[in-house]
Amino acid sequence: MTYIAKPKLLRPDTPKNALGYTRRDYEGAISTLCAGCGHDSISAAIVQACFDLDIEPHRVAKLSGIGCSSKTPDYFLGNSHGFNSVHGRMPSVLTGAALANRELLYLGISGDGDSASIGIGQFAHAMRRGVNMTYICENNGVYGLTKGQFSATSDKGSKNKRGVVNSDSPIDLVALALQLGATYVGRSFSGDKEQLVPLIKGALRHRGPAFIDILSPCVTFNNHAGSTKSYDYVREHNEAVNRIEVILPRDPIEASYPPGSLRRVVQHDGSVLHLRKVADGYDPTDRIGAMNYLQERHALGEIVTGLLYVDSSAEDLHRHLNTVAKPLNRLGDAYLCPGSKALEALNASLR
Ligand SMILES: Cc1ncc(C[n+]2csc(CCOP(=O)(O)OP(=O)(O)O)c2C)c(N)n1
Ligand code: SF4
Ligand SMILES: [Mg+2]
Repeated sequence: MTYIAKPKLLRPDTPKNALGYTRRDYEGAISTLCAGCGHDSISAAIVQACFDLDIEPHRVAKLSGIGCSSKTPDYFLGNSHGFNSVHGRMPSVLTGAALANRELLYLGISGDGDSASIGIGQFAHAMRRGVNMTYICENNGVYGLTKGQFSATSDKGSKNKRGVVNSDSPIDLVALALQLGATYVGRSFSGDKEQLVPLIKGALRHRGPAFIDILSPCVTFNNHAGSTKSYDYVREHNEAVNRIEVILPRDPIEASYPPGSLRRVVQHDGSVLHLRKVADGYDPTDRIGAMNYLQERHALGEIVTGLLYVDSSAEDLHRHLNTVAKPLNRLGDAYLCPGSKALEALNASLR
């Protein structure tokens, strides 16, 4: 993989966050993706979200599978922990890392091929187990890295670049995530930074499995007429149910809204999600309602975006398994190896 360092020179008036970091401190190497690839806009949104939230880069672990999308962690958070795993295996590697050290923020980056084809079993189990993570699928409807084959999220009837029609039904990862127990579920578009950045911020502050499906056009293999994942198609069919704003406990509340147009959801860490309603009657705390709404709108050809579901009282895998609070590498020999007497007692209890 090409690795080109970015210039370090900055203007003296470059904005800094509360930690004194500039956006450059959250960036990575210069991208080697095709110019105009949606994935690069998602990297920029992640940089912005981490900068805005004053996240210490060394507290983030970014993990990915294989694909153009899975290459992107090289292009952001260059000062964070990173692991580029095997195709479709990011969720299990992330689960292991998260169990070993709960003090880091886990960011899983995947593609529609990586998550909905080879990795669908891993995706399903990470969601249902409640792994505390932000899982992003950069969804372009093709295997970009291997030259544009249809992926499992390609819509039935959509055409590839050569005009071949896809005859298979699509997998909707958002519908699956809702069914399997994800507790923060959103969908967005790489070309809508205003919607995407706060959606990622809300996910990073969420406890439990947060999943965001991001339509991210592949300009080289899937941006033509007949594709349902092109820039034009997504712009024309994008129907947002709400607009989200993340208010941190330290932030002053400045905006005022007409009664009934705003919904406040308080997350476990005190951050508040302000959801401005766009679709009438949409309730982001009603999981079954969200599932039905998505199906109905998909049948009408709409791409529903926004924060689709949130359960702010969710628990995560650590709570379910009652794990120790300390990272395993800080536990020490005496804790990890309590001696032969303890082992004998354990064996006896199992006989
Ligand atoms: C086990 C294994 N099978 C197949 C491949 C070939 N392969 C590499 S990337 C990829 C698909 C990537 O598609 P996606 O996850 O949608 O990422 P994109 O490139 O579209 O961002 C495939 C099939 C591989 N690397 N490893
Ligand atoms: S092939 Fe497609 S997905 Fe891969 S970098 Fe190019 S535009 Fe992006
Ligand atoms: Mg893809």
